[in-house]
Amino acid sequence: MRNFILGTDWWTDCDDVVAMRIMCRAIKQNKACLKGVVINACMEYSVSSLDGFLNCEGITGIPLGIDKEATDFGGNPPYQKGLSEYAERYKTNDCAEDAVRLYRTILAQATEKIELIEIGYLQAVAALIESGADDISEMDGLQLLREKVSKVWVMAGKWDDKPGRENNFIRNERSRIAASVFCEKMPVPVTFLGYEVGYDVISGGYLKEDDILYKVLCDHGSCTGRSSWDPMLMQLALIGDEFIAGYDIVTGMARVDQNTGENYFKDSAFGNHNYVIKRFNNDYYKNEINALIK
Ligand SMILES: [Ca+2]
Repeated sequence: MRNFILGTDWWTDCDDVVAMRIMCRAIKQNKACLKGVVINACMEYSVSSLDGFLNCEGITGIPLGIDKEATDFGGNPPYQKGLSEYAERYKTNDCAEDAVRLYRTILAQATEKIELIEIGYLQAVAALIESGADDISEMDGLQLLREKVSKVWVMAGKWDDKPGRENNFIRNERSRIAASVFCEKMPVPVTFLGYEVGYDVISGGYLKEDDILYKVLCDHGSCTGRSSWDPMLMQLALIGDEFIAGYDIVTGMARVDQNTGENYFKDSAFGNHNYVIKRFNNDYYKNEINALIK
C-alpha cells in the first residue's frame, strides 16, 4: 500500500475538505495509508475541526501537526467552528505536533517510501527541506526527503500563463518565499496541478443534505459545488499516474519569484517537475470527483 503525508491549509476554502473526503474513502478501502496531516494555515479551530471531520468520516488515529505561526493568510474561515464540535482527540491547536517535527518524525520512522500531497501553502514543507539534524534524526531535511520520499504532488501555480499567479504561491511573503525554496531545492520529483486545471470543474453539488460535507460546502457559500483544485490533485495523487488519471504532462523546471510569487516553467526533458493538462472535458473530472465523495 502507498503511504502519504498530507499538507493542507484547511483555511478559507472548502475544497480541502472535499479532498479530505476522497482520502478518507481511500483509507477505508485500504487503498492508501495516511501517516499524518500537517496544517499550514492556522486559525482558532484548525486542529479541532480537522479532527472533527476525520471523526465524522470514521478515521481515527492520524497524527496531526500544525504551523502555529501561520496565522497571517487573511480571510475568515467559515466552516471550522462547526466541525470542531466533533473533535475528540485534538481539542485545541496545542494538542498537535509542530509541523516540521511531524514531517521529520514520520519520515525518520518510515520503513517504506512516502509520498507528499500538498494542497495548501508550502512554508512547512520548505522548512522541512531546510531543517537540520536534530533529536528526531541525524539526517537533515534534504537527506530525509531523498531517502524516504518518492514523489510530491502539489496543487499550486498557474501554468498556462507566463508568468502565472496563483494563491498558494502568491498569498503572502511567507508563501512566496516558501514556494521559491520548494521549487529550487525539493530533491524528488514533483507534479503540479495548477489553478487553470481545477477552477472550472465544479464538484460537490450532488451531496445529500444530511452529509457533513454538504454542511461544510454550504457554510462556505458553495451548496451547489465548488472548484475542484484540491480534490483533483488528491485524486491524481491517489491514482499515482498522471496519464491514467486523465492528464498529459509537461516536464521541466518550475521556478517561483520569491518577491512576487509569480511562477515560471522551463520545458526540459531532464527536469524534476511536471505540470498537468486535462485530456478530457470538465464533466469527466467532475463526475469522477462526485462519484468518489457521494
Ligand atoms: Ca487548499
